Amino acid sequence: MKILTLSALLCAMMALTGADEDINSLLETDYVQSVRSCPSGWTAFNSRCFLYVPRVLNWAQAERNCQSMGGNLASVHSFQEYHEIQRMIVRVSHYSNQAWIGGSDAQQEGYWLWSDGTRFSYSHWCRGEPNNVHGQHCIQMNDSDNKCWDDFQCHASRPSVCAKKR
Ligand SMILES: [Ca+2]
Repeated sequence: MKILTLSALLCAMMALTGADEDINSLLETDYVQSVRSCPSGWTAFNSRCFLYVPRVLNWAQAERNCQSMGGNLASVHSFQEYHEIQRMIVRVSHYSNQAWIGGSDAQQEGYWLWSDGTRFSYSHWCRGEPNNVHGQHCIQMNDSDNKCWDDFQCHASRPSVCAKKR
């Protein structure tokens, strides 16, 4: 009786182990898919998800808002990336709005840093910018007719663009 019970138990364990492997591979697939897709409302581009936040905030509030969703204000690393962000704003707001992105030289004038810690290598400054008029330390995109970058007063209220890794 004991042997029967033991073998039945072993069979059950083996069956369970097999089932676990199936479940694990299913879970892994779901996990990989969830890593690769973006949350609802976010736009996927390259390895990141982007979100346009129409509510106007100052730069620090906008950065904190992005952090509350697991991201930062968007860093921009190529013209293609900048163009994708611009297209997203037009798609969502039907207008090419000025908006905060994550660049700032508030720590030291002229030392531009991205709030997500990535290297500041690409830029799309408007002609004559950054000009630091009366102390401008935060980057607004889509400025002027050329839809380029301007350093602006960080306390100004603007929509913003968040980004986070997929
Ligand atoms: Ca400026």
